[in-house]
Amino acid sequence: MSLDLRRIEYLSGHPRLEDCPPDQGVEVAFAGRSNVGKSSLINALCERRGIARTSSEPGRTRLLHFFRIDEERRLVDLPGYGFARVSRNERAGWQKMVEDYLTRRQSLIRLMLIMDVRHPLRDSDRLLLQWCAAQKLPVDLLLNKADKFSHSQALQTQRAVQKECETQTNLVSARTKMGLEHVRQRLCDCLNNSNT
Ligand SMILES: Nc1nc2c(ncn2[C@@H]2O[C@H](COP(=O)(O)OP(=O)(O)O)[C@@H](O)[C@H]2O)c(=O)[nH]1
Ligand SMILES: [Mg+2]
Repeated sequence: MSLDLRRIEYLSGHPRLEDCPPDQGVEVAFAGRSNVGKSSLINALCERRGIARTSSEPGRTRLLHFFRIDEERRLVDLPGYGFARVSRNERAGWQKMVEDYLTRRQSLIRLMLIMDVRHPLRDSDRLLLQWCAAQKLPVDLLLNKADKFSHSQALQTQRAVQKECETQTNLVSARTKMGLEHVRQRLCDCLNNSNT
């Protein structure tokens, strides 16, 4: 079945795993530090400006946001991590929500870990990669804001990250749309080939 991302609809946002939409079908989640462009990428991939809220103010997205592609398929925009000015309580709350989601959500089949190409593999990214490895959850790495680098600088970073993590790593730009067709194809492949 083909996957038309342009038909995506916003479903709902939730502070706790318990309140999320039924854990049926399949979903791919977008994770990463605040401000790396998770929401911008979802908008650009789906060619739906503003379906995922974007903000230049770090840390504004504090909910698990669900987007419905069709009856059986969803995308999820996870709350960003690594924002500097939050209290310890807030950080613990974030950690519990994301950890619950990553460890208990049956329909989660792949994580797209978004990083800023200028600052890849920060401690929080490495922690998330470790969680995913422990859960045997497949991950794609997306180095966003590739427009901020020269082509050769971007390629060099991609190769270094891919080599270190031994994980599929792609350069993308929500701004220039670079690399998005490839990511659409990846999403299509994994959302279609899951055995549901
Ligand atoms: N130059 C550039 N800026 C981007 C790109 N993607 C997102 N941004 C900007 O980065 C900021 C954070 O984006 P947002 O999608 O809200 O990040 P999120 O916190 O990860 O969801 C916004 O000001 C975006 O316009 C990109 O590919 N290139
Ligand atoms: Mg966001």
